[in-house]
Amino acid sequence: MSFKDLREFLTLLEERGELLKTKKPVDLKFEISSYIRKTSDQQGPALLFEKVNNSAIPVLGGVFATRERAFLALETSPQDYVNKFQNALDRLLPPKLVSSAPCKDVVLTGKEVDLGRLPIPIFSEKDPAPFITLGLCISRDPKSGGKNTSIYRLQVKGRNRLGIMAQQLVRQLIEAESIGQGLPIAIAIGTDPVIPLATQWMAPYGTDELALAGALRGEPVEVVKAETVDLEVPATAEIIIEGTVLPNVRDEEGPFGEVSGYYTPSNPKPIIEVSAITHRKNPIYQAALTGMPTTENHILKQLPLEASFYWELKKEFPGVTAVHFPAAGTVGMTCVIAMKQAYECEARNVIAAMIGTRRNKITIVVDDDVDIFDMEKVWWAIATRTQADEDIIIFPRVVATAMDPSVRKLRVGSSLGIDATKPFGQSFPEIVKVPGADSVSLDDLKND
Ligand SMILES: Cc1cc2nc3c(=O)[nH]c(=O)nc-3n(C[C@H](O)[C@H](O)[C@H](O)COP(=O)(O)O)c2cc1C
Ligand SMILES: [Mn+2]
Repeated sequence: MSFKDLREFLTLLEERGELLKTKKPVDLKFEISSYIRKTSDQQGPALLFEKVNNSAIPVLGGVFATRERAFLALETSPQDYVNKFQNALDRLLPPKLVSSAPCKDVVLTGKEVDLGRLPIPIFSEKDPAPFITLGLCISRDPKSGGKNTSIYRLQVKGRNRLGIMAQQLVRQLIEAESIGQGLPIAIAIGTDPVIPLATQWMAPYGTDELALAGALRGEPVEVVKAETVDLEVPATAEIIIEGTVLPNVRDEEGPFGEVSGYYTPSNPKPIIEVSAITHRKNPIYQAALTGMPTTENHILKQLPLEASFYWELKKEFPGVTAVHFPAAGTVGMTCVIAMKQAYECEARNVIAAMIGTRRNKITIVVDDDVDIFDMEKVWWAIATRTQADEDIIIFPRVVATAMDPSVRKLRVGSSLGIDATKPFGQSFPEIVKVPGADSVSLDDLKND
């Protein structure tokens, strides 16, 4: 059964002890982000700050700070999430239009529009302003009509102005600018938790991520017409911001503490002029921390990316059994792959395929007996199954991810492959095992 809205998901988290509600007054500047940082580092609960200084609206953070909560959101398990994504892709479910919606309980337009009413935190030391970090940005290609929904950070630049740092949306904006127009945009904050996860799919340009969300939920996402732009927005979202990305306007955005764990410098980016804010009665503002791994930014990216690469690799290399983008690799700079090689050197072909994708910098391939979600075990495999002279591949001068601060020349880097599989077809020492260790629990020893 799918979650109707964020609130239903919070109820589940609370029942499971995965939500900490607090009445301690907190500041928007650094204090909320400090606590999200803490719970992220401790794999702690999601946090609902009910009393935020200078705001009537509570702030939620850290919802996706653990993989377990992302699995709960997707109603899936570590064993099944890759299948869940693949099945959903096979039967995309477009959103369903409804005529009235809770996200319209309160409608603010014109002079009433003021981003200062929303409790938008300042996260990291060098961030110059508050940033909306979990805003689902909905827009449409002005020529093809193809829709896009994605998470792009938004820097508050005034009562009704936001800077935006965006990928596919910028392609749409360039299309709009070519016909002398701006790009209408709607930003949904605080939705059913499947939607933010669906936006992280590496969807081809023109794919509607809300249709993937529908398929993942097993029920279409209900949408309602926005007030001031010709777009449809998730009906049960807590808050909607509507506006237009202005044509041919760019203004400094950033610096910002990024998913790489470093600040990215400021540079000119598009600007949104906000035309309406609508929200539910007693809305909840949802924030997400980005920065040094692990944060919810990493977790949100991780599951869809792992599922995408799993199925891509599987087409060519059926022996692949698991794919992991560890948070320590910023989710996009290190990929660990488990496989059963069918041929000698096949792991090297997998490394070559990964170098070809531009989405990754370091590829580690291990045998299928290694738990790749435990980096201790991955390091053990590298230590005991790799010889540097034969098993390391360095591929010079390829496109680097934009987030890599170690490149000597912007966007040009090198790629590293580590083949940590056992020598193919040869005998290798047996792994030490303690019979029964997998089936006992320390609880068995408690005397009561
Ligand atoms: C919390 C969070 C914040 C993100 N912020 C940005 C951002 O500011 N700019 C950006 O281009 N991508 C950002 N991303 C990554 C994109 O949402 C992601 O790559 C998405 O799949 C891109 O969708 P698109 O291909 O439709 O542009 C963020 C992801 C998360 C989870
Ligand atoms: Mn997209």
